[in-house]
Amino acid sequence: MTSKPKKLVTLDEYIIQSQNRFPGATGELSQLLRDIGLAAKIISREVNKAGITSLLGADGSKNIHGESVKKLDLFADEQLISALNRSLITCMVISEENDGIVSLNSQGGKYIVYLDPLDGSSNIDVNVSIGSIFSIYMRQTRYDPNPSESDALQSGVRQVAAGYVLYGSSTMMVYTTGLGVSAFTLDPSIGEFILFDDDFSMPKHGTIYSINEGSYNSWGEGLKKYIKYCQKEDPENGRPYSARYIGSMVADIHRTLVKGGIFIYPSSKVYPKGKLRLMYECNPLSFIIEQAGGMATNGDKRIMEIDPSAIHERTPIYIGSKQNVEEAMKFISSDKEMAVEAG
Ligand code: P6P
Repeated sequence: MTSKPKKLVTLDEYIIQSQNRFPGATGELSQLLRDIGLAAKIISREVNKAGITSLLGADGSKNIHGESVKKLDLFADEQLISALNRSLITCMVISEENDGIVSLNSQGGKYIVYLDPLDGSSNIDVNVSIGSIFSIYMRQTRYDPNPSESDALQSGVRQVAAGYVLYGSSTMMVYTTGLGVSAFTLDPSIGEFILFDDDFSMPKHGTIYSINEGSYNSWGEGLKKYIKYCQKEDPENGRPYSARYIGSMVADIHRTLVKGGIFIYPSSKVYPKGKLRLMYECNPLSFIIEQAGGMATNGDKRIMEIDPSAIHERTPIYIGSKQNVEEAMKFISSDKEMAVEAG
């Protein structure tokens, strides 16, 4: 169920219309969202011609997590940070591509922005969809000239806005400011993001489960039982679920938002705390999914209620349609209960 707009509305027009609904609004958050939109258009242009430019392939450097950095990652990081720097309303950026906080020109800026500049970048060379993710907070120490990491360690419920840009068969921008989910598609012929849904709601239940089954042997028993439950043949309805896994979180989450179902990245032997980043992958995508009527948990608590202790911390995540996530939690929690009983 979605609400399709009746006439062509650009991202900039929509942001201004939305701001006008709040007479006290200063326009700064609107400006921040427009900055991200501009950077997204520039990144989209490079992503869509990466195959014929020198931006493909690793540049030899590695990010703080030891992962080889593709040149497009750096390009996306630079574009987003420079766009945010120009409007002097963001005091600092935390990005997957930078070890610590990146202080911007405006130390007094009231916003903090987390970025995954190009999530799924390992898929660049095989032309699979990738995405940029952003998460926006209001800084707590308003007048401290030197914003610090502790200012950025806020739980996801304090996000003032969050969203992603998906560079796929078309480039889409999806964001929320806490009043529903708005979705836009880039029309490259005019260089504008055009509104295509201004109140996106996701299916309450879906028949797609999305997880990297290559890690099956390192899952807990409850998760193994849940995935076997999804794979069970039903004599009347045949196979009730399908498995889909792209390996690019923005693409997997966007499909989940549109078609319903569940995406899971659990803790494992390789990633005891999960692989995905709380602050610039899980929190922003959970904000979107919750605003569309879905649910996101780490297996114990709501993702957005996790109190972060580090800007790059990881978390397990079970996210998607409410009924699918609740169904999975029944298996996970029963496994935990059995583990407790077994002592
Ligand atoms: P795996 C991409 O590298 C990423 O950070 C997410 O976009 C994606 O969901 C996940 O890692 C894929 O990880 O271990 O399944 O390859």
